[in-house]
Amino acid sequence: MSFFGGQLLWDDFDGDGDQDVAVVRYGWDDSAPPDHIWLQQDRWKFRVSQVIRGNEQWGSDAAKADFDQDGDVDLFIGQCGGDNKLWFNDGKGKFLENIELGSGSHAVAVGDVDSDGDVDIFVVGCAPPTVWINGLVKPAKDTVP
Ligand SMILES: [Ca+2]
Ligand SMILES: [Ca+2]
Ligand SMILES: [Ca+2]
Ligand SMILES: [Ca+2]
Repeated sequence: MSFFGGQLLWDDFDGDGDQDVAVVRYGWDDSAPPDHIWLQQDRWKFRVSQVIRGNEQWGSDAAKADFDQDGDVDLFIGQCGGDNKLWFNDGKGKFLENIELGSGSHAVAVGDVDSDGDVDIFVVGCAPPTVWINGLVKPAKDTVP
């Protein structure tokens, strides 16, 4: 197995009050395990919730935030040898939908770069450094109360 590890992220991905973990791996062949989500069942007992399909290799770094501001924790997974993907949580710890945001990353960081209230993404690595400004949610001033 060719598996360097990549990133581990703790959070309550399924919204049941306990901490779960996302495992993003960085490998160079098909024998390495894919990225997946471990959900905590009983105290400190975990089960694999979901293999994150489409992130088959080269997950170099990851970050978590509620990117679409719907109340659950989403995942951004950067891949050195593939497309970076923003995965949306269905609220139960499943990540079935994604959008591609460039490719070729080694490290990712998140924060509100443009100070409009939503979380943006900064990527550096194999490709030129890129800032992805979050346009998924409208600025607060545009929302109807
Ligand atoms: Ca949980
Ligand atoms: Ca969300
Ligand atoms: Ca969601
Ligand atoms: Ca922002």
